[in-house]
This record gives sequence, structure tokens and C-alpha cells, in this order.
Amino acid sequence: MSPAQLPAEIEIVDSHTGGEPTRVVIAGGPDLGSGNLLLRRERFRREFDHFRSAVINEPRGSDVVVGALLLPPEDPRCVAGTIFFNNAGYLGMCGHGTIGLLVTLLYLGKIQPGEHLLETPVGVVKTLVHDSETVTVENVPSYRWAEQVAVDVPGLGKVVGEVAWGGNWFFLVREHGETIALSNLDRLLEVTRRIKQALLDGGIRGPAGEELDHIELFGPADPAKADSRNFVLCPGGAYDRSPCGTGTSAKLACLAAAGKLAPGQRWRQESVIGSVFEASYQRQEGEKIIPQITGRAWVCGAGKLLFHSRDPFQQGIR
Ligand code: PYC
Repeated sequence: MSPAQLPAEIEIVDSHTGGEPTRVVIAGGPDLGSGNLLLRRERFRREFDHFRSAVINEPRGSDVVVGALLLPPEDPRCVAGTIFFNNAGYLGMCGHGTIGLLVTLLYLGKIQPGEHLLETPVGVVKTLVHDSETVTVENVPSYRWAEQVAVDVPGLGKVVGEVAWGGNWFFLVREHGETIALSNLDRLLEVTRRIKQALLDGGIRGPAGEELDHIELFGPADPAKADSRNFVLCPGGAYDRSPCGTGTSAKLACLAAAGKLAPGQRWRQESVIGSVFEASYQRQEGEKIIPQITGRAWVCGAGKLLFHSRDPFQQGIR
């Protein structure tokens, strides 16, 4: 495939992790060369963004799908490399996507249950595949960057949150007065989109100027089922149906920094649709932690995407 062209067809496997879809491209993806995944991600962005759009956007995909391009790893210890992408662009890490990808590799017979390393643009993650649906991800080092960050949100007033890295950047809010429930979905989307915009307008960013492109609200859960329930707004405006692996990592980093969760102590994070990740962490250096996230994924589709050259929406609806 040369830049700006699409192949006639590609092979994909679809799965969902706690309700959140992952589409793994297993054959027919762009040739990004070899080497460092950050550089390969830049090449993907620069030369093959139409491929991202064709795979993720309607009519073949939807706003909620996260893609994973399967690639040869640079680090020979890794079973694979991958670049995660969505309707807005490219992710650093993706927790639910990693669980979906490992379950997909098992489904394809490429791996057996056990430990496997996966290379991502933000580092190597260790995974433990328990069985055909359950995977533990040892995520990249995560940390809270700032606490008590106040932002003036039009229509909402002052909102206070924490800024944390869990493989992506998050603004985490505990006090918001909203009910974290599917019946309140429209309002949750409205509130989190407003917060995201207010952070941008106020110039509130990560330490190197990164956009805080994931907004996470927390509320109470049924204690028999989980310790907390969340709602996560993803960069492209969709909400995460899963409890969000990188969002749960960011939450653990905040709990650890506040002395509210001890290393090794269990944290069960429930999503707005009721799926649960079980998590814990180990300390790294300083305030950095290594989160462990366990979730379940199911392969729910396998086949080809076809890109007809006369199709006016061959590259997806942008
Ligand atoms: O599970 O880390 C995650 C994730 C990020 C965006 C959607 N899911």
C-alpha cells in the first residue's frame, strides 16, 4: 500500500473488553518499516491516516471502536508490537485494547496462556493470559502529576480535579454532583465535554504541554461489586464502555499518591455499563507506580474489511 491508497481488503478480528470494542488489524495494514514504535506511529499519522479513518470511522467502524495495528516488535522479547488508534487519532497505551489484543492472539493460536510482553509506543507492557478471556496487564509506570487543579467550566462553575498519567493523560474528578449511570448518559457526555473544552481553553495541560484528552468522573458503586464506578470520556467524544485500563491506572496513581490505597491492595473499578476491572499496584520510584489491571474480553467477530475504489466512503466518513 502506498500513501493515500488503501488495499482492496484487510483482515481483522473484533473483540470487546467489558463492552468496549477493539479491532485488531492482523493482515493488510500499512508497512511502517521497523524500529522504534513512536517513530512508526509518527509515520502512521503522517502517511497512512486515511487507513486509520477507513478502519475506525463509519461505515465500517464507529466512534467507540479502538483499533490495534499488529506489528513486528523492535524488542525481540515481545510477542508483538502494536499501535492503538481511534476516531480522533493515536493512543499511547490502551488497557482494554491490550486485553482484547491478547485474547485475539490466543484465539488465533499465536500464543498460549502465560506471560507475554507487548510493545507499545509508550513502553513494553507485561501481560498474563489466564485463559481464553481473562488477561492481567502490568501497565507502564503511572503517576499523579497534579492535585486540586481548578478549572472554570461554563455552565458548571468551578470543577476541581487531579491530573494523572496512566499510559494516556487524564483529568480525574470526584466532586461533580452527577449520577454515574447509563440513564444519565447525555448529561455525563455534556459535562465531560465541557470540562475537556474548559481545560483546553484554560491552557491546563500535562507537564510537556500534552492535552488532557481523557476526562474521568467517579461515583459510588455497589460495594459488593466494586469500590468505585467511573465514566470516561475518550478523545474522540465517545465514552469508554469498559472501566478504562489506562484510566484505572491513573486512578490508582492518585489513590497511591494520596495514601488511600496500599501497594498490593485490591481496587475494583466498575464502568458506567457495569463491567469491572480488578486492579492493584506496586511502587516504582518516587510517586510512580506499576498498575496491574485484570479484565475479560470476548472475540465477537472475525473477517475482512473491503475497500472498493469507487466507494465514496472508502476512507470512512470524516
Ligand atoms: O482501556 O485504556 C483503556 C482505554 C483508553 C481509551 C479507551 N480505552
